[in-house]
Amino acid sequence: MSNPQKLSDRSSIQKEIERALAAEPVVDMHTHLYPPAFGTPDPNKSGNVDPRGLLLWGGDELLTYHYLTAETLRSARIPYEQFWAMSKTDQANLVWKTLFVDNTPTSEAAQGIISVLDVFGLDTRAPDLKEARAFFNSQRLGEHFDQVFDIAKVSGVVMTNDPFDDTEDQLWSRSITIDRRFSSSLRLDSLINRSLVNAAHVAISTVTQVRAFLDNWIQRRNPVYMALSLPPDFNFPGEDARDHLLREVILPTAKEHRLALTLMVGVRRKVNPQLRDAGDALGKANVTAIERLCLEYPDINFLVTFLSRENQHELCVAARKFSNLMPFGCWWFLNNPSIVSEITRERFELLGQSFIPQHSDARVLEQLIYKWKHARRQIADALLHSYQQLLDRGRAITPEEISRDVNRLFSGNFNEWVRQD
Ligand code: RAT
Ligand code: ZN
Repeated sequence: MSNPQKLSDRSSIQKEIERALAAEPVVDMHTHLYPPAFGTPDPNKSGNVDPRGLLLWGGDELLTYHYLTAETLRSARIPYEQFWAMSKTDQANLVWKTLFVDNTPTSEAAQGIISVLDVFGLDTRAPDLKEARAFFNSQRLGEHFDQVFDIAKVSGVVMTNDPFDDTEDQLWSRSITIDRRFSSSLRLDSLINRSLVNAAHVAISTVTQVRAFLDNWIQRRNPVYMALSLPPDFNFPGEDARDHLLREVILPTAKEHRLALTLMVGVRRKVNPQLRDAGDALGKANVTAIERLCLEYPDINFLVTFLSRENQHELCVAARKFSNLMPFGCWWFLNNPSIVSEITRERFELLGQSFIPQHSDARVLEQLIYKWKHARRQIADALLHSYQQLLDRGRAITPEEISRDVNRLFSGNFNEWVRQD
């Protein structure tokens, strides 16, 4: 590159970052979204998965997101069972009234709703959901779907696929064409959970049977990685059914199929079961377990995220020691601007650009809009901070370098990690 243009002041760096970020599509490496071919559920059915479909979208789904039901039940203080007995429409009405009318929507999840309404030109101070419902009801799913991906500038999403879920399997078999933007991932929580609850399951289904089942699933569904969420007390090596499954089934399968393994560590499930999907919490976990996995399995690429803020610095240090360890995302309770800002800066300082700054974890289509809008803001600010420091120390950044860095963060690192030819 001869005589590259150097950016020698803050405002031109900032402009260039905004340009690069606006131009760069992101690959969203962990979501709970499904393609339109998987159908949409019955809008009147609340609670468990509806066999008619899995793709959630629109105002009522957005408002009944589990991040928001937890907040609503703190303020509204109605009995849990009363809330769950309500229709989805009534639940959404209560969430709106509680968090957006009777209170000021300062939480990140509530501000997400504001960002979505605002993008579509809807009244963010409306007294009820009439206008928002009319808007979403008037949308044709196919066009709306593309519009959401365009606004969010998302070029690809990875689904979370449970190989033991019959509904999902049926929808998959019925779906002729899966939208090309969707990739699958093989989520193994239910394999582990079945085995922990019923240790006999591991014995009855021999290792060979389970491996054959997974091999078959992988051949049919072509996942980009295998994945598992883990509690704070996860240890490796361990002496339980989980350790057995990891060593005998999951790690050898990842190795054989040259699949990356995604580990999401630190979730305490069902701390308050009455809150249903919103009832999980977190705990500080043990990063040395991940170090040992990376050491023992150098041929496997690990994508790792921790749920506790207290684990973030240790995770960065572990990643400095193991080139087969890729930290990713600011997961769930960490996905708040103040914490995303802190973690992203820390990662730039310890890892350069060798990490994946965020995933959306979207469950409802339009969440892609706000989750990526908010993430892009924090990533832009953290980049500006880093480049300004570089400038102060005597090196100006160029537009080409900014584009290169943003490309790596938004898709390059992930693509490189999951492509193991
Ligand atoms: O963030 C969430 O939506 C959580 O409920 C979980 O789904 C978590 O992301 C997970 O994948 O286990
Ligand atoms: Zn998730």
